[in-house]
Amino acid sequence: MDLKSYLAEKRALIDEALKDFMPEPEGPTGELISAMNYSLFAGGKRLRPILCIAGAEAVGGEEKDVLPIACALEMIHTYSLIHDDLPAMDNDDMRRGKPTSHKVFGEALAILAGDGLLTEAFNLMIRSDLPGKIGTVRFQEVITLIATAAGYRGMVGGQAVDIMMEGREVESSLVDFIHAHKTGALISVSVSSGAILGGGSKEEVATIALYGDKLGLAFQVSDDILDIEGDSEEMGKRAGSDTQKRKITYPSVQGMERSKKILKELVEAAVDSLKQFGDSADPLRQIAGYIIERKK
Ligand code: GRG
Repeated sequence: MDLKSYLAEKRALIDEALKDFMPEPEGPTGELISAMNYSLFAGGKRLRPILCIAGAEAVGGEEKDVLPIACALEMIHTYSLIHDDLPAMDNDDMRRGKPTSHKVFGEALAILAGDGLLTEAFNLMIRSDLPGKIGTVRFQEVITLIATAAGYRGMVGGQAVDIMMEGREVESSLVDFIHAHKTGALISVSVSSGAILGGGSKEEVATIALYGDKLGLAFQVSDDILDIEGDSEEMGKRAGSDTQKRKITYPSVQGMERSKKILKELVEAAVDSLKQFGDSADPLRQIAGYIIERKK
């Protein structure tokens, strides 16, 4: 399979579905909806929804089985980026190649756009026809996993520790904690929820969750490396901001050379965990490889 066309095809599908799910900016909340749509359609890679689809396909499912969940994951991710860019957090001016939400809409509306996307993501999942298709037990399992990964036990918790630890000396185990929670949790649940929705057995889902954990951590390590070696224009956001804010990153704790070695090992371990799967898991294998090469 050709990864580039796979990613382009899935990305177009997700963009289309997101457009159908999102309301038009009209009525008294028109400006808020515009702010939600501005960030959602600012040109993200759609990695999390693509992983959700690829997770389903690995176990024999299809993209139509997961589309509402895949789109909800992108909405949760976009909310986290809007809030992460706020002056109270990372205070960034550029995201996805465009001025950040608070730069365009003001701080209050940016906060509310994030809130709106997060809550609408759950609305979208609950409103879907998935309970009827996969049964309420599996459906509840997926919603619980996503809420856990997005909330204080996952992404929000990792972000809190990340912010509290800025500029401090930390053990390398705490770097793993921050990365696995702040970034890894949502990436991991994207792929494992896809496997559950695609009808995977308990064993298959557990294997895919293991892949997701390795990949999620690898993604953040690669992000740390890109912050130093990447090109701002290509990434659509300012490079060097981690160093400037004295963030806890892999290169700052492990050094650049070792961080690259760890990234390679994590990606190899992710691919290795998929041994029981045949060709159906090729997209997952190739996406893991892409994490090493990505430039944005
Ligand atoms: C504010 C609750 C809350 C959480 C924020 C995800 C996150 C936690 C912060 C983002 C900080 C950051 C840039 C982390 C690096 C990893 C990451 C999530 C990068 C952005 O994801 P991509 O590369 O972005 O998938 P696109 O724009 O392609 O969707």
